[in-house]
Parts: sequence; structure tokens; C-alpha cells
Amino acid sequence: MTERTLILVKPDGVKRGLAGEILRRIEAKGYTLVAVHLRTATEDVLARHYAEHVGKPFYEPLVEFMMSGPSLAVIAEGDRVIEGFRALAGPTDPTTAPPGTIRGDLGRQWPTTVLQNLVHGSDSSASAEFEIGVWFPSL
Ligand code: DAT
Ligand code: MG
Repeated sequence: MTERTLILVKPDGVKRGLAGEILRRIEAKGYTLVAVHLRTATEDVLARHYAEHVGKPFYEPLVEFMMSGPSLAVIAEGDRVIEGFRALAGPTDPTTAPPGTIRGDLGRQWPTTVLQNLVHGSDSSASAEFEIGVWFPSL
């Protein structure tokens, strides 16, 4: 089923010059780029985007990290792209993410209190729809 997902190249990925490499992998897999927008997230955007994590010990450092520079927000479209991009990204912890994945090939544990793991991808059709509204209110 063709669907859309919200992908972020987080500030660590943009700072390291990996936005192009990550977009390349999305396109090489056969997904279509629908929208891309480079922007620094505000506290309000992040409170909505990460609503499920409010109150967790890593929430404050996560928000600080996410506001530390621009992220590349992407809407990608394709057959089962929500699940497919999560597979391309690999599991949350970049140290143990398998080689072949974005996090496994390009990420590692940085000497900070928060995981800097290069990308975000929506985890369900409900969260994709919600997150696309958060990052692209006009679409
Ligand atoms: P994912 O990004 O794989 O969907 P998540 O939704 O559970 O993971 O968490 C959102 C982000 O929060 C994650 O990309 C990095 C950060 N994070 C999650 N768990 C963490 C932890 N135990 N310590 C530090 N940061 C964490
Ligand atoms: Mg998540």
C-alpha cells in the first residue's frame, strides 16, 4: 500500500554533511521524495513531535540536541515506506545497529547524555500523519 512517512535527518546528520547520503539511500530504495525542508526545530514543534517522551529522563537533553542546529525534514512516499524506512534506519542505538543500516553504518555513541542517532522515522500510519502535520502544517 502506498503511504507517506515523516523522516528527519537530525542535527548531527546535517552537521556531519550526511543529509545527501541519507537522501541517497531513501531514493536508492525506490521511495519518492514528496517534500524536504531544512529548519531548526522550535521547542513547540518538539513538544508535539516527542509528546510520547515528555517526562522521560532523556527528554530535556533530547530537545536541547534537536534545537542545536537545523534538521532536514522529509516526507517520503512509497509502498510500506513507514516500515521500510525504519528498516533502513536500523534500531535506536547506533552502536549496536547492524551494518547496512543508516545508524549502523554512519552512527556511533557520541560522548553525550543523549543518543545522537542521525535520523527519525515515523513508526505507524497514525504517527506519520500526525508528524507530517507537525513539520509541514501546510501539507
Ligand atoms: P526511535 O528514534 O528509534 O523511534 P524512540 O522513539 O524510542 O526511538 O526515541 C526517540 C529518540 O529519543 C531516539 O531517537 C533517541 C532518544 N532516545 C531514546 N531512548 C533513549 C535513551 N534511553 N537514552 C537517550 N536517548 C534516547
Ligand atoms: Mg520513535
